[in-house]
Amino acid sequence: MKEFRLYAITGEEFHQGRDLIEVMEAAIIGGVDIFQLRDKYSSKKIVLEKAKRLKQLSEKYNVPFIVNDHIDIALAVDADGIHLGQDDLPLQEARKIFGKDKIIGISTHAMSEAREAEREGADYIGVGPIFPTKSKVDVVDPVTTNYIEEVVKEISIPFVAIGGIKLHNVDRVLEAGATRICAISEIVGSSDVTKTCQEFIRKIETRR
Ligand code: TZP
Ligand code: MG
Repeated sequence: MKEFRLYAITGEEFHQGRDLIEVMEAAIIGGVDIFQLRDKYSSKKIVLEKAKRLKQLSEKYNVPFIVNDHIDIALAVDADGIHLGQDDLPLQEARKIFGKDKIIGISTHAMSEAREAEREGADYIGVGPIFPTKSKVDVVDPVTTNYIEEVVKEISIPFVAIGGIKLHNVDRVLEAGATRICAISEIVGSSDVTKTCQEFIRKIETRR
């Protein structure tokens, strides 16, 4: 997959009434180079409508678009990828349906899960939650930056650090060896989404 640095995920509870596309476009302008539609509450029909609009945004800026959970919606809108958790469709089955050229990302919370995802051909893994977060309902305990250090030593596929990452603590994440950052609330909840993303990019680049 194409290299990336800053991964934004939608979280409309943080958008402060702003339109989904407006928020994600501001993030892309600020330097987000991959983004995901994550909507745990809406009907499939509504998620599909959002996915269609975000796919257009993805084409406008040539930034990969990932759909969380729904492989059927990802296929319907020809998204660039899907993101799956440990309780979703297993990676090997998803690969059969989705094809070898599409991006499949897997959430991991422990080395055993990271190794399995790599072995089974994930394109990238999520590594987290690094810090406590309120953005995920069924969240596990924070894995801390120790998990990043272990992943850096052993895993060869790209990984993205996620969970409670803010401008004020991202340096600790980068110091532990992460080179790609993912955030929901700090990005989409920002009153200046573009500026927040620019600041993340600046911090990532100084550490790389
Ligand atoms: N997976 C692990 S933590 C998390 C997800 C989806 C939520 C991240 O949200 P935030 O607001 O950046 O802590
Ligand atoms: Mg899921």
